Amino acid sequence: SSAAAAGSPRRDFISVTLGPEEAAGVGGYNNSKAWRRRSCWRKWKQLSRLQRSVILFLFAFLAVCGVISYTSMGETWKSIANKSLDDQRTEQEIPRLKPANPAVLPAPQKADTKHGDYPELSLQKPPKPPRVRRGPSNLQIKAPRRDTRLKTRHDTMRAVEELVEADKVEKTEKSIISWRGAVIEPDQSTEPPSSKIMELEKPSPVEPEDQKEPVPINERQLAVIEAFRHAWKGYKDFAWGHDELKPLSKSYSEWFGLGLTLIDALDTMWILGLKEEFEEARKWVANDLVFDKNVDVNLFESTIRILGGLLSTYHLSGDSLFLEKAKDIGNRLMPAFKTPSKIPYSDVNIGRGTAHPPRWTSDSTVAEVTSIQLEFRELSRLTGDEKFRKAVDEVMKHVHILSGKNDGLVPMFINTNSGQFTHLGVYTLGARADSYYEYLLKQWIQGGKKENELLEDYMRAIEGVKKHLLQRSEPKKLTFVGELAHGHFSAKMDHLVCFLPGTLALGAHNGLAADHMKLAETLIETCYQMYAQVETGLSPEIVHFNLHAQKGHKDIEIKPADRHNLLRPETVESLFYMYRFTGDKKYQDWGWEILQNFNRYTRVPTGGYTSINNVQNPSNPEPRDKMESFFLGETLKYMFLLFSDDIDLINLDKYVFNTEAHPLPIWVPA
Ligand code: DMJ
Repeated sequence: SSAAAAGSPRRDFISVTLGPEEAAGVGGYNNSKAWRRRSCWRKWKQLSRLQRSVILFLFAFLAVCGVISYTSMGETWKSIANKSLDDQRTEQEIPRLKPANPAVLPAPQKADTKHGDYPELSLQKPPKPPRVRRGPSNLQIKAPRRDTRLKTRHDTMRAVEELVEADKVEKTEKSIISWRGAVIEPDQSTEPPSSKIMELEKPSPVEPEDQKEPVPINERQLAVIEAFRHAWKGYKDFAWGHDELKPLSKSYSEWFGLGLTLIDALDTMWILGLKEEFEEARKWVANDLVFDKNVDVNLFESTIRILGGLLSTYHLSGDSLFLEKAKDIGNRLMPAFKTPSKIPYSDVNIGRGTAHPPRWTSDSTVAEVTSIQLEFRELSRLTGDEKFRKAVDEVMKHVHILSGKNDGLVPMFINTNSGQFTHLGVYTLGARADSYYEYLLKQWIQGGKKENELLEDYMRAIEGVKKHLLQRSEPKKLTFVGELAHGHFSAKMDHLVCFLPGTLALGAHNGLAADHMKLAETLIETCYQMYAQVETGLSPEIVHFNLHAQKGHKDIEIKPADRHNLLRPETVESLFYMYRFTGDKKYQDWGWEILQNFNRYTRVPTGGYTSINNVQNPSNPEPRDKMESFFLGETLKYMFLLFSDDIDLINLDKYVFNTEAHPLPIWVPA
């Protein structure tokens, strides 16, 4: 049969021609491939050009539609697949601790920094979800050598990794474990940092070092861990959640009512690898730490201990709980800056949002208003909120141009109304001025060594120290830092001044004058002698040096009012820097002696350590019944780091310690 209508010269119709067999209705059914191909081709040839074009166009159109719908389906499927993977992860309890920030953070940038201006912190893009890591690059989990006998921090890490793996495989609903003890229950899992938090950067440039062999924990470090545990036992048993332990009366004292010792000790526990203790403390922070309290706190003390402690714990653990708490306290401290001069008041009521100077004066202490910058600047970098940084930079700019300095040395007080220094003419590197000098250098390091005014002020001040405050004692000719009062030199030196050798060494390590290192070496010897020349081997709070040789007299004289020891950290802090930068084992040995003497004279058998009233009486050092929070926050931490041979255990090219020994990241690598 034929359905064709032939004859027209214009073939704009469909013509189908059947072969003879079909036409005849014979030959049966032939469906061979060759036949079908031939027949199709014949039919195609019989079509008009227009018909072919229409068909080709249709095919092309269908093909394009097909590709488009395939792609969008792919996306849909991918997201469905990812979602179900995520769901699975949640079920399998993948660690929920947010990743730790990289040790070295991006430098704040400012296109055009005028000389004499502080560069703006360039706040970074809002964050992508952070990469999942368990600790800062230099503190990350590494597999220990199988044959390592000594217990290492990394044993703990590997054990925890294995636990996490097992957890995943078994799909259990157990707690999530991260290295260094952060066991986070599902209901405590931390929120991602606020959308304003900077994007976490590329892996730290030092990541390859993570592959290095782990450094075993040595006997002396174990002794520090033991000391910490003993101190912690006392705090836990008798002062849990309170500010300070009173180890003899088995009670506590309250200063701000904010669990000061616990917060100060958080990052020490992390560094010492005290997992259980850290977990327990974290739970207290999550459930019981409340800043909405009608209480007056000292701006400086709460910044360095609480804000600093929370920020460094956030960096080490990556747990955003600590950042949230840091933001909370940071905001609550801000009313302190509402003064006529913008020089902050000493005290803030963190519940009411009001601030005031001490009752008897409108002055603030110079060290206090100039040693809160590392913490507030870091808080701005993390939150993207510049108000914190602006407030503290304002203070530094103001002090930079203020008259009343003596060759870079500052007086001890500044008025919150006029913004002027008061009580002019007295210069010390001890109480009320000490950390001004420390923070000049450390802010400069934190900001990537770009803020020239800070460096200028620091260098000028050290020249001032050399010119006005250095003397040598008799008979041992120890170089010490005295005080200047209205032109008169006093051979008095606070133990607090012993931060200086460490700071000088840190400056020299960062490229400053080599003679700073020489001075650091002589001063640390003096600070050690402040221990070694005393009957208990522990330094008093203040010493007076003999400037003239007298028969039977040592270099050091101690007045009855000054012979207490508060378990302060400054000498071990400096020993730590000196050992890191020189590798000279004598510094470790000196620190070891000091630890043994703390154990001998300040350890309370039922738990805790105590300040003592008389370092000159080994048979009765007169315990004071108080363990300061900095003993756990600073003294034992610096001891542990001093005894370590692992320079990546808080690498000093990546972290800068605040004045309460809380490490904060340097914004750009050295
Ligand atoms: C700490 O709070 C800090 O180190 C501060 O800078 C000085 N006083 C104590 C420790 O001595």
